[in-house]
Amino acid sequence: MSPWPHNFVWGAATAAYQIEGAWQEDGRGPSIWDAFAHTPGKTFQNHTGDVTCDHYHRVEEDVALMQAMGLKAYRFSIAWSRLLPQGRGEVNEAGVAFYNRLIDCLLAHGITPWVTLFHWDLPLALQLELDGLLHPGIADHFARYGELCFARFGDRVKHWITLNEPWCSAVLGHGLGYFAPGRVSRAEPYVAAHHLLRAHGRIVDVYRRKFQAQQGGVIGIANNCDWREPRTDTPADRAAAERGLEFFLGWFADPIYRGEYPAVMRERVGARLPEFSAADRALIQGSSDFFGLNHYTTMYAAEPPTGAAAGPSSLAGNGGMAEDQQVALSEDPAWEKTDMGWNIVPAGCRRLLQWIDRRYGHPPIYITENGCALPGEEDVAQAVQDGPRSAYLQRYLAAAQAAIVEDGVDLRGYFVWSLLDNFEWAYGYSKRFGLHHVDFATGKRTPKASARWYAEVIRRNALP
Ligand code: PNW
Repeated sequence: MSPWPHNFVWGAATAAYQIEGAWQEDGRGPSIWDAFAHTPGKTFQNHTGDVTCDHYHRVEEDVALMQAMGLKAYRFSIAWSRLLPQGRGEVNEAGVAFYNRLIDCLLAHGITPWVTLFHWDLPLALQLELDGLLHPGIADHFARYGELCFARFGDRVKHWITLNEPWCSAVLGHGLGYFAPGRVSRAEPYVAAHHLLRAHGRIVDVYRRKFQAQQGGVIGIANNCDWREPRTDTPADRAAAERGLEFFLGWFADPIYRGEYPAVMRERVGARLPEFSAADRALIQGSSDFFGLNHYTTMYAAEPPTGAAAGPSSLAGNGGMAEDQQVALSEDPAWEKTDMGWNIVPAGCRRLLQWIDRRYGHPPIYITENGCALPGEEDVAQAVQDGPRSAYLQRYLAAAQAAIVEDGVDLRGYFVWSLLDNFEWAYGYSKRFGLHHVDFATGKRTPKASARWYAEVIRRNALP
């Protein structure tokens, strides 16, 4: 008998800016990622998402790839500025038509759409006019955009994710400047995060008040978190690891599941950490029907030696603002790494699932992203022999399975990142996560061995 629940959701994920291309077609407005990628020096070799996988013109072909794998669910995001080119105001019906085509095609092939409303591509107009995520009023714009999506697509879409990885928008977009809008600050990440949480609360409120009863869907958020393994078993290192997790995932999940930021953040961030009004708290607390988790890697965490500041050791390892948390991150040299330099530590996935299960009261969890980039995959002949990708997925899924079977975690689904090689943000096309190779000169898709491997997992509802 398969240890996986019979209705386990086997999926794959993408995001609009990373795959659609057609950046100026059919009335699409610009987003902050268009502006950022078009600013020299911001992405690898100034790569942009102007064309990328050209998914906009290849919907039927891409759904056929999903069908060939037997995918149960497909997670994609809507480009806000395709529906509302100015971020607000007039609706671009051609944008609505594009997502209708995609959704109808998925349903015609028995694939359940899981729709992310915001995967980082804020309409540029809202950045220029309001300073984007730094303006308290942004939450209302999110809610109106969300309402438009529910009204137009909610008759067929029953699984909604409000925000993808607000940690990245806050830390990478407003703290370190690696992502759009490229701001560098010690205060702004907390402000951006705060308004994203408020936006999430308002979107969910609109859905629950006006749509959920008659449409019968569910809504949640997808947060990212790496595992923090205590470097040693000392109380100080265990506390440092816990603190690291609270600054990373607790920052976003505590307000939703417990109604407040973690106490350790309140102590250490002080006045830079905004307070929730009673009205905001009421909307945010309890505002998720499921726990979406994007998980890729693990770092050791330790109490830094007295007097020394804990420095971020890598982009991936910097879970929250380093100066505020004072957690020294390190790696085991024996750990294998992906092409992102991210450590392959499947046990960390199981421990993180346990941590979430315990801290947030046994919520239904979906792993909304997990996967790996591998080197040398520009070459299609090498890319199709991606044994290490199947091995990565197999090991992480085995860890997830142990969390279900042995730890009683309520894990209900898993989405591979990603269906296709695509525009990997600041890394441009230099990092490939796809189950399918994409030749970016011609747009040709080629299934990698991992696509067939995953198809077999889905068919048997079991790991090999
Ligand atoms: C996630 N980090 O991004 C995103 O949701 C995807 O769009 C992306 O392609 C995928 O993971 C692979 O990177 C992340 O620095 C980017 O910790 C950076 C980090 C984490 C996730």
